[in-house]
Amino acid sequence: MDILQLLIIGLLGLAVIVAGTIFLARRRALPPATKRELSPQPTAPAPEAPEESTPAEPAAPTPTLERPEAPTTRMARLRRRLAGSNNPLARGLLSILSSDRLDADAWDDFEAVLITSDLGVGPTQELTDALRRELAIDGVADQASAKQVLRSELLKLVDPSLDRSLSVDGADGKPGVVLVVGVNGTGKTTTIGKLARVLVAEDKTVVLGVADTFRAAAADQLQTWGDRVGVPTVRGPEGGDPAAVAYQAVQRGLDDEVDVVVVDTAGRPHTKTGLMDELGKIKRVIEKLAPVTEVLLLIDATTGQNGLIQARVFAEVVQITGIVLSKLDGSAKGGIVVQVQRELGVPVKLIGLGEGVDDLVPFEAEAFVDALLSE
Ligand SMILES: Nc1nc2c(ncn2[C@@H]2O[C@H](COP(=O)(O)OP(=O)(O)O)[C@@H](O)[C@H]2O)c(=O)[nH]1
Ligand SMILES: [Mg+2]
Repeated sequence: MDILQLLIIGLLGLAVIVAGTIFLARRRALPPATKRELSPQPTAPAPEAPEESTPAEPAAPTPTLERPEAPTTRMARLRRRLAGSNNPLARGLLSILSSDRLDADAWDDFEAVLITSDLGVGPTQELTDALRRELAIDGVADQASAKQVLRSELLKLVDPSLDRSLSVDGADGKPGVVLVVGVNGTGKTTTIGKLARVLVAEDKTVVLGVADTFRAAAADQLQTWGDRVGVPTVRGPEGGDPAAVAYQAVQRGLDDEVDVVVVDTAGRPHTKTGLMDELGKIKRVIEKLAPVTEVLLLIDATTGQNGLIQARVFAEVVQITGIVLSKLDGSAKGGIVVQVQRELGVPVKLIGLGEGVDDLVPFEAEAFVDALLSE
């Protein structure tokens, strides 16, 4: 074999690699949620793109305004996702109703379930004490009334009296500003995307800002969400100053006279001082233009106690006004709702129930408890 032959074989190999790379890159360039978006919604069909858009066209050039599904559909889903058969916390709660003898062992098992669901030691004790007191009177002979007792004791813990509305209204002709913070991977960008849809559906005008300048992919991810509902995304150069982008986003909101500006931040695990500097600066800089009306902290429900530790750190750095608990779908840790509210003194305002576009639900104490107790 001479050098020429080797060279030809080498070139052929190179050509195959290049072609493969191009093929993969093109596949990746497809919008990630296309499949989900095209799947029909069972009860609340969203207005879709007109028929003439050919299916062969992978990316629609103009964004179609999408509408999120009806709240009733969401509540049905909440029940489905949290109900007994799908959720260990719910199963544990219901188990106390179905045990025929409430002896010390049954109560111990019950407590153990509550603690592993991250309800926290204090609330677990309170709930168990209250139930033992109340159920001792009637016993569990009447399951329906025992369930009523459980429901009302759970409700007390979750606290229906808290104001869980989002402060998205600005004053003096300025937009409301929502700052979204939390550790990386908790679901900030996804939540902002879902929230933008909800706001648009409420006929609000929105600007998104990417103060997560660490990776270009972060900006692309948010922009994809924004594009789908016709919302502009303000982004800066990769590695640029996050506070500068936040400022520009709010400036754009003021210029365009929009209702709400939502600012995404980076949550990379850094030192507390680093975090404090960055988030503090973002907030200060924004407030040169308009007050921040809502600071939402993302907590990933599946991380349990870790999530709580993170929450404490963030709460020391910025004043949190609301909690978003993501990934409650399939998490056994629903009890964290109670614990995090107590620790931070801040209500859970939204919950994430999946990766779908409409899987963000306003948190309502009654609906949550009922979902947990549904079979
Ligand atoms: N199952 C589930 N996944 C979620 C939920 N919210 C976000 N995710 C996923 O969590 C991952 C990280 O989300 P991302 O928004 O990028 O987090 P960020 O780093 O905080 O911006 C993504 O794969 C999301 O699809 C949720 O409520 N349920
Ligand atoms: Mg992100």
